[in-house]
Amino acid sequence: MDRKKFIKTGILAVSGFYFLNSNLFQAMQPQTGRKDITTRETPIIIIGSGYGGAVSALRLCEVGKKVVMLEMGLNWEKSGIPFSSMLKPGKSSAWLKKKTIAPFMNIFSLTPFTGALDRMNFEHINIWVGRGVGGGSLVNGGMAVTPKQSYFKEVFPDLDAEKFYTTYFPLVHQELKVNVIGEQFLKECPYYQFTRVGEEEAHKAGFKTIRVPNVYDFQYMEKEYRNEVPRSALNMEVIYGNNHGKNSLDKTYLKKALETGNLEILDLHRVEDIQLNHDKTYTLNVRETDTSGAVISDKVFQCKKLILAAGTMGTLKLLLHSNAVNQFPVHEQIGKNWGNNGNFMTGRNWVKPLSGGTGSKQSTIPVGGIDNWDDAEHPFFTEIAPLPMGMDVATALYLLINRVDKKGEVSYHVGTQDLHLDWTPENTVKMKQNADYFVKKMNKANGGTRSHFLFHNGFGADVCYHPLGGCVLGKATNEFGKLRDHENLYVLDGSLIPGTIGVNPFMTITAIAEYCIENLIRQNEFA
Ligand code: FAE
Repeated sequence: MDRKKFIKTGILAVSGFYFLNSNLFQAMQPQTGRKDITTRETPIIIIGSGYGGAVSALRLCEVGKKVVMLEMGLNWEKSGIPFSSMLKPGKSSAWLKKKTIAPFMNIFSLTPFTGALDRMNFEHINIWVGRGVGGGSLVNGGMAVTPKQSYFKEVFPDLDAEKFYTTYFPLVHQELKVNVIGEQFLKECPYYQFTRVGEEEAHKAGFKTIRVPNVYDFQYMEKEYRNEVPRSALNMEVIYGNNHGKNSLDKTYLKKALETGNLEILDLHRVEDIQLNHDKTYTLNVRETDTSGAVISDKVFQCKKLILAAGTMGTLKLLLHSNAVNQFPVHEQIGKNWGNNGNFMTGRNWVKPLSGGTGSKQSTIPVGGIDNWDDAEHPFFTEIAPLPMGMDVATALYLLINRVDKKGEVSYHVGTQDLHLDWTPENTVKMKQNADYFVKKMNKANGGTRSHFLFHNGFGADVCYHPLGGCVLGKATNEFGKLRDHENLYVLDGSLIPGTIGVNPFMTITAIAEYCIENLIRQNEFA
């Protein structure tokens, strides 16, 4: 059996979906230059397997819909390839790069591989994203923070906040398996010295601290500590993926969706561009690659209903690129109201150097935060972040989350055929003032200096883990994520949130996705 036939028969057998010969649709497709184009027709396609994609998949599959999910990254679980630790970067450390791409200390060479962490570089900001089945949940710190209700109301004045706090947030709390570290363990575990020191210093400086919930299973962590199970958080695993302990989406929403038998996930399938057809269906040009990034085949997918859940930057790229190459209709709100969620990295040196510093052993999972949100002059939230280096560097690391008073805008640059981000140091002026205020106040009360060697003289305005917005709910879409100017296209990911939510965003992305898909299904959008 030749390869093409094999794929056709295999997929037909597995899912019962159609896999059609290219002739039928070829006339409608742009030519990619490769000959072996096959076309497949399927009712519902979801692009991307992060939070928005996983929620949509589960809820559609539960009501009996057949769903195909296209994910450009690798299915790590299926591949059996372990994630790399931060001390020994390897296959999962970077998306097709020759060097590591962590926020600092990129001294490690790599053989290009479709890794789990990617970084997009813009002039004034670098944006990190997750790649693979599970999207950002594979590489993130698992911090599961529900925003303050007052700020949620301010960001989403048209949503029923009451319903979110009584229904959707509790629902995602349960689905994502959010839990909280035991206080006794936190008090005694040497791997959390950085948190204990961070909280003690914050209190001394007059700041309020909060306990931060996480999707990492803390009972597992306690067993790790007792050496009863393989170590992950206590073995420097996080931004290149966790081999154990973390309830990433492949272990929660996606697992449940697959159990319905209605979901098919195609990994290493990157959607290049989308076309709107005369009958209001969509044609997707898709490239299948191997783990070195080499093209295996070009494919064409046809669908009636399309859900874009490629993450803020992925979704914006698909919409704007498709507009440039296929005259794909995009509403004038697309690209507007983009923000970095106020992300601003900073750090302090000489933190308790004579009494063990921040600890030579550090868990990779943050559990502490400083809540200064209600300060009218310097409103921010900051996570007390780990800096696991395998030795005590007496350094405290913080990821501040600020308000985003001045939003950015994403557009398409025809020359580079890539996104252009209108975002300059002006957008982060207030964030820098807050970081400066915070570090000075901490140093005054506790000693220490700003971390002049980290970032740019201690200020990381260009570090962004939380790109949000550009396809804002109720502006670029209707109130449930259906894109304006389209009848069969929905956006369900971080791009729905207008650039800021005041805390780490995945709880909100998941809750908004739950709300949207519930209502879209109720309105018979996928009938
Ligand atoms: P996302 O999870 O990014 O998923 C999008 C998926 O679409 C990815 O798997 C892409 O590979 C895929 N994709 C993109 N383009 C295409 C294409 N053309 N064709 C096929 N597939 C495509 O989207 N948030 C928190 O709340 N707590 C944390 O502790 C936290 N820590 C973080 C740490 C790091 C290092 C990073 C990078 C992020 C962190 N975040 C954290 C942010 C969080 O992971 C992020 O907001 C969500 O993952 C975004 O969810 P989406 O559903 O928007």
